[in-house]
Amino acid sequence: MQRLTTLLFDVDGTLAETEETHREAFNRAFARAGLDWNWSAEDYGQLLAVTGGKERIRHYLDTQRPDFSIPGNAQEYIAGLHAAKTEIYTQMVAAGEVGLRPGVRRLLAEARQAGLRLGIATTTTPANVTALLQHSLAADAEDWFEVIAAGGVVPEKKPAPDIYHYAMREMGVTPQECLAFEDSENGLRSALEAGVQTLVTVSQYTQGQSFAGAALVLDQLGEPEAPFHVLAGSANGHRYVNVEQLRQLHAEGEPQAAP
Ligand code: XBP
Ligand code: MG
Repeated sequence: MQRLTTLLFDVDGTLAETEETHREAFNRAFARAGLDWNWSAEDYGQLLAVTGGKERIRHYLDTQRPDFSIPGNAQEYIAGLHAAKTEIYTQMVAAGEVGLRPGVRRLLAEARQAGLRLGIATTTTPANVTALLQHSLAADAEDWFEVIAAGGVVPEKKPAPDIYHYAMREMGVTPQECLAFEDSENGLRSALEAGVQTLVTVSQYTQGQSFAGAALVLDQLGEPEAPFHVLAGSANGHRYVNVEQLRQLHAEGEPQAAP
């Protein structure tokens, strides 16, 4: 097993609990367009099975609004709705409505201090990542990551492995020297398919999903004064995720083949 050199982070649900803000932004964009669509938390929990906001709107139309006649070109119409949603979402993030999950800021600082390389591999729209990093982490936080692989930069979104392949190619690293951080089954499958060992921190919309193949499943990254809870795997006696624990975890395992 190669030495751990690189940490690859998912964004939504992993760096921050963002999906309630995404859901609100979708609903405000629908209202702004004069549509009576309103995604409840229950609806959204189902719709999140489809990654990518545009793909999610398309799926909603195909499965729940077959009667809706899309004005003009369907792809352009959906892209217009999604652009409005992204504008609303980034404004909400800029207004400070989204905070980082426990342990994220501390672990990123520790990893940088230890000389680990950082990358992002996410399905979300690049503008959303910029807004979150700048307003919830640090004004220069985008510079902390050698690559921000986001959204439509690859043909297939998660659970396809494309975004992880892209991020590792851009960084010139092998899967064996990386560790991925994810919150969802789709994200875990994407990372495992790319051959990357993965630590899962379950989020509000991914409780109860299957995380078979994860190196470790936690409720959060934890803080010294607020330890995590281990949901699957072994934390080797650690109470919060730190660089030493990550090196031990990485040394223990080859990524399990996706089930
Ligand atoms: C989560 C997603 C995204 C967001 C919405 O991405 O699937 O689609 O739900 O963002 P990840 P967009 O967990 O990979 O960060 O509307 O910009 O897609
Ligand atoms: Mg996620």
